[in-house]
Amino acid sequence: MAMRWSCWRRGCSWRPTAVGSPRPERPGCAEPLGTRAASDTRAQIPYFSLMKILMSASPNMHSISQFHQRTPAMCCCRQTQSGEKYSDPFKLGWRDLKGLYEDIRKELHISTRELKDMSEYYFDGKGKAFRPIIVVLMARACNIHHNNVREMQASQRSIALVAEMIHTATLVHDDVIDDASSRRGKHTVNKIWGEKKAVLAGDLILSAASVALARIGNTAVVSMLAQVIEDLVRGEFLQLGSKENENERFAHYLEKTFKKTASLIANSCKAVSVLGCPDPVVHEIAYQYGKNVGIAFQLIDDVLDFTSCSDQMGKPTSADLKLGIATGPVLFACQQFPEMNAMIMRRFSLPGDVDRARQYVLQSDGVQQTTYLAQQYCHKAVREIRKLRPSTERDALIQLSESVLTRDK
Ligand code: GRG
Repeated sequence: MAMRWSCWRRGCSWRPTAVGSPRPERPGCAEPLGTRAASDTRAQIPYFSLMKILMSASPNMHSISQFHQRTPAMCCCRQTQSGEKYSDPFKLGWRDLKGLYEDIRKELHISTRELKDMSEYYFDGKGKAFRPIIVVLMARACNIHHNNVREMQASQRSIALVAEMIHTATLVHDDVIDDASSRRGKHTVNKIWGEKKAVLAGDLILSAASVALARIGNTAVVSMLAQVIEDLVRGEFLQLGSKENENERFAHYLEKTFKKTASLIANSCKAVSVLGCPDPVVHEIAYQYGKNVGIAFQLIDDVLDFTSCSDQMGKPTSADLKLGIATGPVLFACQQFPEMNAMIMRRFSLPGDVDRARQYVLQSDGVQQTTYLAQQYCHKAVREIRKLRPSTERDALIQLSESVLTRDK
């Protein structure tokens, strides 16, 4: 596990390419991209107006110039403010998560062999356990902030289990919706047992998560996680639609990103803060940290769909394009290559669309700009978590947000 986590720590700090810097050639076009971008200011202006839109979508974001100044400092940071020895967030978090998958399997309580095999299929330790790690680190950071008690409550650990169970249920359902064949380097549940049974297995995991959540006995926490389930469904639903207007398209993309991915992380972080500390200011810090890291996590996921290989990801890449989905790298690339608009609108459905769109993305700044946007969300997350009293766990959360940017799977 620790080995896998360490592969996230690849030094990397993307920035949008400077005006006039050399670029590769456009697909099917002799004119090099650099010529076009340098001579045609229209190729640059949309980026800045786009950033304005993105900033207004996240009103708490600082100005772009501030990020330019702060980026190198944050990404090179290896010192902890708590004064304690540098700690690997995964190792630190995992101390509270020993037996996580055994405990989840106990929550499933299934007597029927086939349903048991299907429901337990992904609780095999092959996922990154990103959500449980964040949750236990946040729980301890809040407890220390509140009364200098490092110990985690049993109810807080239960949130880590519930978060991983909800996440897993969504993976099972998502693979049915996408008709996916592989995940985490193995066949999907739908591929092995068929769609109908896969839907039921996802439902079963979700219901077991709900029972475990109810057992905690805190209605505020129950409604936070219920909101997550609503957001997940609405996020997935948003993904089924597309917007014609470019500005609306970005707002739509960020809303979907929050609902599909960040809401679970934000609300799980908030839930453990509520269980550990009565101060609403701390609850908001926990929520904002989770929300911003969650959005960054999904933005990088969208980048990896273009830059990583299938072996690394354990699932096919360019999957979003094949499903007709335009993510950050495509939307940014479209600023440079407006001819991509038509492809986005027809959801890359004509023969050759997927390959051409992929080429446009790789030869544009789409990947860098999406990564840069993810950096900005991580900066915001770090600013939030720094408001808590210094602790090893708080520093690990800072480290974790940086790892989101450099992960390669
Ligand atoms: C409420 C059960 C339920 C379903 C709601 C299908 C659906 C509707 C929502 C899909 C949400 C979804 C799958 C979002 C993707 C989030 C994401 C980035 C997944 C990958 O997470 P990793 O990289 O995966 O942490 P591992 O394999 O490491 O656990």
